[in-house]
Amino acid sequence: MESALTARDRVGVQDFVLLENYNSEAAFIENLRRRFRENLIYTYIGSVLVSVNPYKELEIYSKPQMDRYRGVSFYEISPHIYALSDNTYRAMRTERKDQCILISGESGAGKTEASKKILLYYAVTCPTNDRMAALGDRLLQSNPVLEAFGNAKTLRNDNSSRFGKYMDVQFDFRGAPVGGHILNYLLEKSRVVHQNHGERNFHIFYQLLDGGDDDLLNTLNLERNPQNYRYLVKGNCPRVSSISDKNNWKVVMKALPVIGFTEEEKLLNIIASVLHLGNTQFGEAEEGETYITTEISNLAKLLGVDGSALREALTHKKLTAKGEEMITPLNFEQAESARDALAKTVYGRAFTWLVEKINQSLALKVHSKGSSVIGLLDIYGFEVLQHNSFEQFCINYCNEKLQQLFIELTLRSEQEEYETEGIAWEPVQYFDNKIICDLIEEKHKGIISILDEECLRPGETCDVSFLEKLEGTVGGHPHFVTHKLANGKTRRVMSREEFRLLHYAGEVNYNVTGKLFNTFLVMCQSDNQILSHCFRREEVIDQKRPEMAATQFKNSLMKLMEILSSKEPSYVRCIKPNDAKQPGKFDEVLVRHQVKYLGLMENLRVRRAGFAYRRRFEAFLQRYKPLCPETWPNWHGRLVDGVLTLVKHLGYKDEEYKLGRSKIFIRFPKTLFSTEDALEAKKPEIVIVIQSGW
Ligand code: AOV
Ligand code: MG
Repeated sequence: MESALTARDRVGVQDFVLLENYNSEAAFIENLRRRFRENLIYTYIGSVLVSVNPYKELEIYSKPQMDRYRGVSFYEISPHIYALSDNTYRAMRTERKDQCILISGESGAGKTEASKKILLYYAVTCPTNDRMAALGDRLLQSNPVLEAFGNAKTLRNDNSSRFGKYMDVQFDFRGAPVGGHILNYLLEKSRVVHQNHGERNFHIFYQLLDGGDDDLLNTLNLERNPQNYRYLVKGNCPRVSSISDKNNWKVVMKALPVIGFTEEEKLLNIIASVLHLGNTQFGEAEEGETYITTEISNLAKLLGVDGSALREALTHKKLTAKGEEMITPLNFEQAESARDALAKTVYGRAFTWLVEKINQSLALKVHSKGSSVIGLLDIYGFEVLQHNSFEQFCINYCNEKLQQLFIELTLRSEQEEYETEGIAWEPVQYFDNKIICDLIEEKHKGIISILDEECLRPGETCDVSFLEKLEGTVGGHPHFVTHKLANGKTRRVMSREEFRLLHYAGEVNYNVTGKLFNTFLVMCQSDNQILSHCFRREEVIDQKRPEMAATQFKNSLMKLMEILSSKEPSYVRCIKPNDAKQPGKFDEVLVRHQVKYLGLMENLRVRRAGFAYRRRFEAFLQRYKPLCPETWPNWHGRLVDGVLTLVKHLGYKDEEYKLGRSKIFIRFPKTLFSTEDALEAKKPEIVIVIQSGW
């Protein structure tokens, strides 16, 4: 049998705290690389799970694998997303405390896949509640639907989430899943009308064109070739080799009835109407007025609105001044913007409606006493594009907030653990990204406040004057840069229309040009029930100052942070091994960058600052009791005395360990290594659980 040491050389350590050279970033990355080469994509830092995207299917997600992880302690078998899922579930059950699993990492790192694996684990392994037998199914089936409408092919990820998702799974007192609820965050609506080169619109459009049968396409007046639709050709990438739109269409159509969906036809009308909107063209009359040159009756029919009202709405705007309504024509450019704005709004609201619908289907039907919750957070990862707009700003701000939460909670929980166990501790220095969060969100002087003020000024553009205002307010901030240099000269590499933020994860230039539009009124009259539900008259009549998109987003993030802080968190930190989406390729520079900004080294140092390893008395005793005649086969006294007897017998020196109230803390990894080695050596004599992955 291979000795523990050689195995360790080959596959590294399964918990970074066991790294001899824990201060060395090179050793950290080497450990990741070794494990990655052996298809061991998971490694712990204490209770944090680090996951490296393998970009290939691994045989580690089967039902027998799930069974291996049920009820097993974190460190007894090789690290796995199932171990984390199972531990979270058990913590919820035994401690009766709501839990959440926070999954972070950059675009394409594997967050969404991780969240699906967790959900599948619960759907398969948890007991079922007879009355809610189909809930697991509904939870699982909601995914392909949401992904069809909310995910798209980007340069970084063929199935990139273009919305943030927080999902609560509710369990009854017996631990059966009985309900669910999804909160969605800011869909990247600009994608509906524009895609960068090599990217696509949302999957559903291609699925419909590829998978819908001839009759359906006829009814919707659509042609099969995506190249015929202006909203689908911008990225020049109608097909993606890793995706079968046809099959996915079937999956979505099958999933819709499972999640209680009956409005399929209305939803498809909306999808088709967006494509037709994209093909709506304008001409300019001599007087500068704009008219529609393409057929519009079909579009109006699909949207369920009156054709002439739609025509009017796309070519004119209504202003209310001193109680009087004035209708003024739009010029060509404005009309195009109004059309695109309408397409984005229609799609965005239909998406929100879809989430509501899924929530109705997942809602807790029978109130069950003593229920508890596991929340799963899967958002869009940090991203830097060629052209970064308001949406990237929100995405990266969201990641910034999550990093903050991670910092606060890992530090806090670590500190609390030492406190509750009565053990002294020394804090470790972190880069605290609060300074960047403040720059973005501070009241009255943060970027969002300034953006809000600018958007409220009369006129439709929100651009260069916003930048000037920003310069005036946050110009000197160490994480904010514009083309202006402190000496009054200009920075040549930056244009006058952008500002740069030095995020925790990297630098991003944001472009501030963009127009705000409102083609609202006509949609309130739609007889498509989904649309009339999405566009409510009250919104127009209500004279309240509208909440601006950025503030709305900020507020929804604050609520999210509250929700997460009220729960016991677990973390999955996802790492993307290469930019080519290829299996087996480990790009060290790329990985190092992520290790750095995810704060994994600091995380490890905090974990190691005091004691490298900790284990509950019963788990420690259970595992190592064969090594001491007094504790083998069973110890009958107090647990703490058993542990003490065991470690004395093993020759632990006083400085090597401490006994807390319920756990033993071991200072150096080598102490544990030698104990593990002793156990290994004893293996032929005793039957023990085989430790794999070391
Ligand atoms: P993301 O959620 O982190 O990016 P995904 O979870 O969509 O990234 O992963 C991207 C792709 O990597 C998937 O489509 C799979 O092909 C592959 N992949 C990820 N994890 C695994 C795994 N455990 N096993 C096999 N393949 C995997 V974004 O949503 O873009 O931020 O916004
Ligand atoms: Mg994702």
